[in-house]
Amino acid sequence: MQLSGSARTAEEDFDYLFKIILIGDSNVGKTCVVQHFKSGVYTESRQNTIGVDFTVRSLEVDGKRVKMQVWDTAGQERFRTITQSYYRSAHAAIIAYDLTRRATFESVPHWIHEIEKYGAANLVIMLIGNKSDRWEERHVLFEEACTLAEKHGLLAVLETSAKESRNIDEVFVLMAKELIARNSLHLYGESALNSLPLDSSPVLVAQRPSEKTHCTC
Ligand SMILES: Nc1nc2c(ncn2[C@@H]2O[C@H](COP(=O)(O)OP(=O)(O)OP(=O)(O)O)[C@@H](O)[C@H]2O)c(=O)[nH]1
Ligand SMILES: [Mg+2]
Repeated sequence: MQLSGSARTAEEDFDYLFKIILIGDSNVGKTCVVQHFKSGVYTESRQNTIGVDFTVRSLEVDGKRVKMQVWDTAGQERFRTITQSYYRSAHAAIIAYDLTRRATFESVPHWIHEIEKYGAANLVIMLIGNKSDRWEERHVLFEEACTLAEKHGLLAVLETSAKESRNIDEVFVLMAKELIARNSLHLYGESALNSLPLDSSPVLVAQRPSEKTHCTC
């Protein structure tokens, strides 16, 4: 199908283009998070990602049209060489863990190390604890994630649920706002982006019934 002139304009016009890489152990729910961000839909049974998948969605943030390119990487070790090759061009990284599986949280410092090793300097990093709908089975306290985020100077921690639509858009909007704030050039201003200093305080967002959902430290 051919797009009309106005539809093509709406699709292609944007003020900012940001490349976000999503990393973390296998089966933490990265693909479900990205699919939910893209389509608002959660699909229970998924295949492990092979290599890297690409998704794009446009957002309107503070009156600006922002195109978010999300690179959903495979968590499985055997794809590590392929996924590492995508780090360099990313403006930001989202590291995901499964809050019901402690080992996936204990891997987070490893993922931060990978980003520091293979990514651009001053990459914005956010941490998400996924599967917050299973909060009764949680094996990672939100406070522990906050401590880790502060220790490593990460932008934020959010607990998400792709299954119950919690905090998914918030992750990407928060990231877009931070990248806009750091980036004074429009469109492909990648060099300016990576030269700006990291000076944000972390924003910490938990998700659990009857729990305060916003705290800042
Ligand atoms: N309860 C619950 N299950 C989820 C959630 N997100 C994902 N899952 C389930 O977790 C499993 C793994 O999800 P994926 O999105 O494939 O995990 P992944 O991190 O992309 O895994 P790799 O591609 O191997 O790196 C699937 O069975 C999903 O249905 C969530 O928010 N809540
Ligand atoms: Mg996947």
